[in-house]
Amino acid sequence: MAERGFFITLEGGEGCGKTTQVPVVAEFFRKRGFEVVCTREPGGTKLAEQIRAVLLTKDPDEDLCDKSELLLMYAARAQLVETLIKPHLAQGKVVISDRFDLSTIAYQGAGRGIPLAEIAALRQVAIGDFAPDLTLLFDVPVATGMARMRARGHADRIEQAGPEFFARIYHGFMDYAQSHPEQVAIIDATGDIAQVSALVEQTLTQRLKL
Ligand code: Z5A
Repeated sequence: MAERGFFITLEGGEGCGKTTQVPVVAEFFRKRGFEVVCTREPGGTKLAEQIRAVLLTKDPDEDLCDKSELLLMYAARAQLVETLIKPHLAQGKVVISDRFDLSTIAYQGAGRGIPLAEIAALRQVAIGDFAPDLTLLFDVPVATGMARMRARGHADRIEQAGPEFFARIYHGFMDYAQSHPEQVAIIDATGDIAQVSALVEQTLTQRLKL
């Protein structure tokens, strides 16, 4: 077993299909003999899931302000990293997370307009230099993703924002990916589910040399 396992994150805008591909990533590693733990953000532990409920449920009486949203994302992330991700990695397991820190850069940074330097300062407090070994960024045009989410039928508090918000998020993801090509692999997620799965397996094989 490896001394430290791999930490893999899946990222992208609304309806990009990343959650659908989590089992494909898990199976890739299991076939190669790894134990796999799947989690998600915000959430993934009992307490972090409670924070998720505050973040994603719209309160009819009180809006969650942008700074509170950001702080709660990092509270949930600190809890997840310390109590779940790091201990499993230390046992040589692979941890796969449906969203992680790149979502904060895209949603709270590009989307809400919070300066990236402020986000970086909070990240340092919450998780220090801890980062994924590889991030798969699922790339679909905003309109395609939103049509998939409409077809699915329900929207949480953050998903209720308008198309300009999601356009800013899209550019936030892509700008980061283009400036961090070693960390982030962009997956063309416009094909059908089987086509995207094939690209996921191809990318993992090329990037991780397993
Ligand atoms: N958020 C944030 O603001 N800041 C942060 O730091 C973090 C998160 C970590 C979490 O919501 C929200 O928190 C999210 C970002 C914010 N909100 N927004 N808006 P979530 O966890 O409930 O949901 P999500 O991550 O946004 O999306 P999801 O529901 O998991 O969807 P997805 O991963 O993008 O896609 P999917 O579930 O795999 O697929 C969506 C639909 O499309 C579904 O019906 C599929 O069957 C279909 N699908 C999937 N792939 C395909 C292909 N290839 N073709 C056609 N149809 C497909």
